[in-house]
Amino acid sequence: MEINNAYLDEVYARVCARNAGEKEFLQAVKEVFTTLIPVVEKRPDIVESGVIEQIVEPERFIQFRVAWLDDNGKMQINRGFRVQYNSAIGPYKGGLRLHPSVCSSVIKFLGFEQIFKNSLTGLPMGGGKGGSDFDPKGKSDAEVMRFCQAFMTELFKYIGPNEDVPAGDIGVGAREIGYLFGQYKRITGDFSGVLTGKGLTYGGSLVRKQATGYGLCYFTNNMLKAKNDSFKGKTVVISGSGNVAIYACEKSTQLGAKVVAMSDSNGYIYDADGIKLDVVKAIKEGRRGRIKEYIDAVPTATYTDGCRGIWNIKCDIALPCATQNEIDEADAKKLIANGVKYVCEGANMPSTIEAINAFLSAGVYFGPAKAANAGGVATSGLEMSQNSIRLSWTAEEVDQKLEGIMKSIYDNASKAAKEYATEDNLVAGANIAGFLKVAEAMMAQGAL
Ligand code: NDP
Ligand code: 2IT
Repeated sequence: MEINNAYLDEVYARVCARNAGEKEFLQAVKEVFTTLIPVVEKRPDIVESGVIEQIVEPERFIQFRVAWLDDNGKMQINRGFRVQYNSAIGPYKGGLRLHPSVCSSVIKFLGFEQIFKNSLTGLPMGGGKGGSDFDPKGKSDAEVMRFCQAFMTELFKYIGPNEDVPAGDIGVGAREIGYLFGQYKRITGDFSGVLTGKGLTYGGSLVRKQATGYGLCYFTNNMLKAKNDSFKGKTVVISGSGNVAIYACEKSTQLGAKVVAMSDSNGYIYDADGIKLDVVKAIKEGRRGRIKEYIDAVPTATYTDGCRGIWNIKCDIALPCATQNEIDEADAKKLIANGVKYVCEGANMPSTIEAINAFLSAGVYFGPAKAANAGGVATSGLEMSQNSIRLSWTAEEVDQKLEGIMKSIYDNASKAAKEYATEDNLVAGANIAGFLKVAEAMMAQGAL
């Protein structure tokens, strides 16, 4: 009995047998199932419909070879993936990740999470995810371009503005989206909103770049307000220094907090005076450098090797914005011992199940990824809307809509938490609110 519910345990056992060894994927399913116990108890129609058995099985899983020529003219082979997980409420939607750790387990966990996240945004988007084990680090622009072209030469067969709309994730930003979009258009002759996160000169949306980090802070702000609290004067630790981390740092600072630490996969920087984000942007967005270069520009800051050490730093608010399982139980206990009050997830599944349980039982107010980082995909949804009506909204319009969406995600997660679990359990609230909408849509469409 892993889930503590006979029906969910039986389904989970089948998922384990069918996806043996896929630990990230099984972790994501287990986390969702654990919170669905009250739903299964209250809604026999959902159990009878078989929706839960269906929702864990992707509608389609595509794997393909990506062969590209490096700068020495040597053939390189990578593996490409796209999971089209669930289309009950809209076309498949979700990012592409380029990182050596990408494998079917990682793609499936991300695609599974995306179903519920996209549902929470209130926009008509199904769940999908993709990527490759290609490592963009140390590659030239030309190599990245040839890889992206080779990747799209296969992927184009499966995507389209009304079918499946990929976007960025780890290792995929505006540069990669540009190369992917160019190749899609070249092959199909179709100029359409088939990807989001596009450059502003060819159909991109203002504020998409900032959206995940800003959205995370808007979500955190709703959590703070619920406790009659605010960002003002708070000490914040943010892991990662990529797209999500940078704009989480920008917005936290604008809202009155002091961000004292950021990291990359090699180590972390600590700046007691508050991170100077222009320095981080110059290193990361400007020259694709390493976070340790920060101390060359800010000698009063320190750099420490090893990224996990960042959780030893005392803070009021922790925003993990790097990658999955970056906070384990021991890290969670360190944060708790140092008095952390709020943990809000910018990355996908950054906390292990044990870490989440430690936060919840210590009374730390915890914002789960599916809800807290949904601002990125929500703004992708807004980019799709703008592409459909062939108009662009101003930054103020997009930002206002984003803030409104993050508030409604918080309200819905918090309402479902109250109704089905305990008031502050946003993990259960987000999973349940996201799940119910998709389940209703599947049942209405004749899912048996
Ligand atoms: P980026 O590629 O821009 O940045 C990733 C950051 O995380 C880098 O600082 C990177 O360090 C660090 N990182 C990546 N992998 C590891 C690892 N295995 N161990 C330690 N550090 C690591 O990606 P994003 O900022 O876009 O994504 C960060 C997280 O946010 C991911 O979990 C992603 O799924 C999630 N997310 C992203 C959204 C988006 O719109 N971009 C939307 C919602 C969620 P290094 O440079 O050393 O690799
Ligand atoms: O994990 C995510 O939600 C993303 N990487 C963004 C997906 C998107 O389609 O914008």
